[in-house]
Amino acid sequence: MAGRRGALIVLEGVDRAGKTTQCCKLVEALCDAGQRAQMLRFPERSTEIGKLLSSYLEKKSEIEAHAVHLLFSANRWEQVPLIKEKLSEGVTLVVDRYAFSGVAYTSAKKLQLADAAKREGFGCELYENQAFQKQVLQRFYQLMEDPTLNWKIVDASKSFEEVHEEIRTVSEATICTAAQRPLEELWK
Ligand code: ADP
Ligand code: 2DT
Repeated sequence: MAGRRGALIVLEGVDRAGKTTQCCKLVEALCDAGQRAQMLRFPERSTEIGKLLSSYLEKKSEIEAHAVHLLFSANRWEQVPLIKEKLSEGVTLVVDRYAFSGVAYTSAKKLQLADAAKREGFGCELYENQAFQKQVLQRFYQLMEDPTLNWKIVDASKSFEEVHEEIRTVSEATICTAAQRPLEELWK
């Protein structure tokens, strides 16, 4: 009999929601409990495409909006063989952003163009300003209306431990469910 496959667990949210912190804590907790789990992040800045994206996000270079959207997408596609290999080996992948960020940030950007004059920039990276983040959040809420997606909303304003417990409980249930189901495409 084939071994149990791993689950793909994606944490999405606005900047500084606590995604990176919680991905690390979840991987650590799963590994401590004897499960095989690894973390991935998008953009993955170490690849050639990732370096272009990193420079763009750090405002060191400009890239046309459609082109940068496709680079973010390509940056995910270049990791897909690895993702499939790990999942089929039974490794659960905890992913810091995925294609939902791709949609939410690009579509929020269209809105942002109309609002550009009102915006203030207080962060180091390109998208780190409050007006833009509000638009991104709206986009995430719209994506959550898709009933084919297995979203779970977590209140990121709670303490580190409370957020972690909530994510861990949901993830453990998801790992069990995923083990019974064949690998499908993430999202169409
Ligand atoms: P993200 O990956 O979503 O951008 P981070 O995990 O990098 O967010 O966290 C951003 C900042 O918020 C960090 O300084 C982190 O220590 C802090 N932080 C994360 N989760 C919480 C929480 N539940 N309560 C208070 N501060 C938090
Ligand atoms: P962090 O590394 O701090 O998460 O910032 N982004 C991400 C997009 O615009 N499109 C995408 O497809 C993805 C995955 C979100 C990364 C920034 O890049 C944005 C914030």
